[in-house]
Order: sequence, then structure tokens, then C-alpha cells
Amino acid sequence: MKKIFAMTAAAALLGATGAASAQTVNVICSVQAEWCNMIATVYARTTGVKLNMSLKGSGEALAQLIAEKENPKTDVWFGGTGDPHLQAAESGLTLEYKSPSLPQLYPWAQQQAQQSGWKTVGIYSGPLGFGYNTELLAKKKLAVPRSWADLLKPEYKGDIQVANPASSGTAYTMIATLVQLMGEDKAFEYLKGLHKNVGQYTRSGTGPIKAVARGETAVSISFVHDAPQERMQGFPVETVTPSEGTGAEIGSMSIIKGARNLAEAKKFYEWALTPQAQTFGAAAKQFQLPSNKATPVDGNVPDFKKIKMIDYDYAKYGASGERKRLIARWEKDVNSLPR
Ligand code: S7P
Repeated sequence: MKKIFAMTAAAALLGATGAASAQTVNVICSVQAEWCNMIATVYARTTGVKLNMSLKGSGEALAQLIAEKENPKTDVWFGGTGDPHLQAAESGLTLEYKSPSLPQLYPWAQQQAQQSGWKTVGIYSGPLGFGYNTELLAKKKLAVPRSWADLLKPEYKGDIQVANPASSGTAYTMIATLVQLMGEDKAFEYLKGLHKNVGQYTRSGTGPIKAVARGETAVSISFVHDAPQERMQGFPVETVTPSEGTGAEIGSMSIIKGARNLAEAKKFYEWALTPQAQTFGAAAKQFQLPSNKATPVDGNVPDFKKIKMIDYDYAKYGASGERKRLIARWEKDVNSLPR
């Protein structure tokens, strides 16, 4: 019902400008498939413009954009953690574009745009935490982990999943969060301890919460907003945020430098910043906090006021050199160790 309402609202919004056209926009979509597919359907119906969607996690999306730098095939990169968008901006992969809608966005979304030299913009935010399978924890007689420190306890050995930071923006957010919380050397000592308890490093950031839902692992390090969708499907999934504090992503959107369909890319970008377009996140059961201040906030969106958040330095940890250096250190100091 909600979904139909959201589609109707978007259709009304676009009705005035939605003349049929044979245009297409090539989009790398780094949110979950349901949201990507919903906006593609609505946008085509209401504007006549086809969104050619390629679904990729943030780390993989950045790798693709680097590979196509000399001959870009993508027009817009929609969603995904903000750090790789900042790295893309710094590497000259994305186009400077100052949206007239910026004043309608929360300060964190505007700051993301400013820090990138107007080459990206925040479209949502969401905190990092732990997902857990209530039935599996009970069966294994394990307590709910409530702190980063808890995850090092030997009883969780093999029962924690997190993504691989070399391929996942979610996992990079974890490393950057720990470095800011503990200082770099202590954070890497921590990551070595965590490594002993990790049963599997997944390719994508959403893999671990899905594994929790299916009962393949008891605990995941995941974005908290990715859990309600699993719960709504009947899986016994709950989340908690670590008592020491945690970081958050600023999910972002960028126009690609050299975009072949630039005019249409800008129209789609503007649409994606409207409150109406941003309702499709929750309609597709994705519960990040939308960046437009006028977008209604669904009750499943995590309440940041109740979470101990660190003051995440997006500029520093989104810088290309820093990101590459920390990932390389993780490969060398942590991933090379036996488990
Ligand atoms: O849509 C859910 C979500 O967690 O996935 C995005 C992102 O693609 C994760 O990428 P990685 O696979 O590289 O970790 C997040 O921005 C988003 O909140």
C-alpha cells in the first residue's frame, strides 16, 4: 500500500515534466536491488527515461569507475558508502555539480558535497553496528555482544561475519571507525584479535546480515538499517550498536565525469534528491535516514539520538591515500594471519 502511494506521489511529481523520451541514463546502483528496481520502474513510467541499472556494492562500483576512467560507460553512481565516492571525486572520476536542492538537505549531506568540491552529495546516512540471530545465539548459549570488546571473546570464534574491506565500503567504514575510536595501532591490534573470531569475510557489505538472517552465522558487523528488511521477512534478526561508540556512512550520489547522457543524468540526480523520490528507500524496505529534511522518516530508521556516535572525519578517511593505506595495512597485518 505504502509502495503504491509512493509510486503515485512520484508520478504526480513527475507528471508535469514526464514527457516520453527515448533517453537512457546508465546508473551504477549501490543500494539493495529492491530499491534500485523500484526507482527504475517509477522513473521510466513517469518520465519515459530508462535507467540502465548495474547493481554493485560501493567498493566494486569504485573499481569499475576506475577501470572505465578513459571511456566512461556510467552516467550516475547512486548510493553506496560515502568514502569511495570521496575517493572517486579526488581521483577525478566524478563531475563537479552544485545542485540547487542542496539547502533542502541535512548539514551532513551538504558537508559531503562541500568536502568533495561538489563532486558528490549525501543521499542517506546510517550507523554501523552488529546484527545477531536471536535463535542461534540462544541455541549456542551466547550472550548478545554489546561492545567492540565483546566481539573478541573466544566464545564467538567462527561465529562473526564481516565484509572484506578490499571489496566493501561497509567494512572500510568499520576500519575507519575503529581507527578513530582507538588510534591506529590499537585498532589494528583489535582487528587482529577480531580476525581470530571471523568465520568468513564476505565480498559485499550486506552479505553478513543476510547470513545472520539465514542462520549461517550468529553475529555480523553491518549497517543497522539493513536488519529490519530481514526481520520483516520473518527472520530472527536484531541489532545493537557498540557501547564504546560507532561510525556512520553518508551514502552518496555522484555524476560521472565524461557522462554520455549528461543532461538526463542531471535530471535524474535532481529527482533523487527530492523528498518524494527519497520515500522509495523505505518503500523498498531500506531504512537509511534520507538526506532531504522534508522526506518523511519511517519508524524503522535507526534513531541516531539513541546511539553513541563518533565524530567521523569523512574528509580524512575518504581521502584516496588514507583509504588505500589502511586497506593495504589490513591486508598485510590482519588478513595474512591464520585463523
Ligand atoms: O543498501 C544497503 C547498504 O548497506 O549497501 C550499501 C553499499 O553498497 C554497501 O557496499 P559494500 O558492499 O561495498 O559494503 C550501503 O551504502 C547501504 O546502506
